[in-house]
Amino acid sequence: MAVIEEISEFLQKGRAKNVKVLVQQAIDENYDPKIILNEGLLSGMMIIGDKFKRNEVFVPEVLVAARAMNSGLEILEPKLIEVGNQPVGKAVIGTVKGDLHDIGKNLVAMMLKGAGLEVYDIGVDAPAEAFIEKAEEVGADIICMSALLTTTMPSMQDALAVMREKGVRDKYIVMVGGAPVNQIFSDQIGADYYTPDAATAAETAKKAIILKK
Ligand code: B1M
Repeated sequence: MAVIEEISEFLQKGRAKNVKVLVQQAIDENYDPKIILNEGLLSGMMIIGDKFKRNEVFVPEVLVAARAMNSGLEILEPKLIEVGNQPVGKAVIGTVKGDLHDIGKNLVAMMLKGAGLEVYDIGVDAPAEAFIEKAEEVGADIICMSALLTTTMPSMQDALAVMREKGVRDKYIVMVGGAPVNQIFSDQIGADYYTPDAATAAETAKKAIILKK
């Protein structure tokens, strides 16, 4: 079996150590990092996601698969990011309150780093105040919020409301994303940008910061 298929297979079984070794092997065999990501890691995660939807696997299996995904991403990170010389700006990123999904957020963080941004990751289940406090502390240019659940999308709206209350809304560019989020929702809550994937998020953040400066 080719190494890329093996990555997908072992990820589905939640075998983090094997995934790490295989991702390293694929790198050593000069596979394109995007192929390793999309056809190995993400394809395995999507299969698990579909099985989860059909009740063929349950939360514990999805959780170990997600851990294996994050282990693979750690190994792949230096290959995915090629940081330029000039720092472009500072980004605060997190998954919003009530939401524990972090794979997409981690990918966006990686791509932002790759686009030359200094990234402050406040983790998952992050309340509105945490985004604002970190942004104020580090002098961020952009706040990036991720949500994977329809039930946590309103936390993005809450965060924007708190920013307005504190009078800091216009200090920051606000970008939202995650599988259930779309342009209509982003417009409704008054975010500056919605982006559908990590690569677009990084490209858009970079352009938006340059435009604002
Ligand atoms: Co959850 N889960 N989960 N889960 N989980 C989903 C999201 C779900 C769609 C599964 C399903 O039913 N088909 C469903 C949500 C339904 C809905 O609300 N519409 C769901 C559910 C229901 C739940 C629980 C409620 C299940 C339960 O307990 N009964 C529970 C909620 C826990 C909580 O958060 N409070 C739960 C728990 C979990 C685990 C903990 C087991 C695990 C997460 C582990 C982890 O992240 N460390 C998990 C996982 C792994 C998934 C699936 C299978 C995979 C998500 C993922 O990582 N995808 C997911 C099903 C699926 O998506 N097929 C599912 C890969 C990732 C790269 O994609 O995050 O979309 P994504 O990121 C993309 C883009 O969206 C974008 O860039 C990335 C790619 O380039 N993006 C941004 C993301 N953030 C962005 C921010 C940006 C811009 C772009 O700008 C700021």
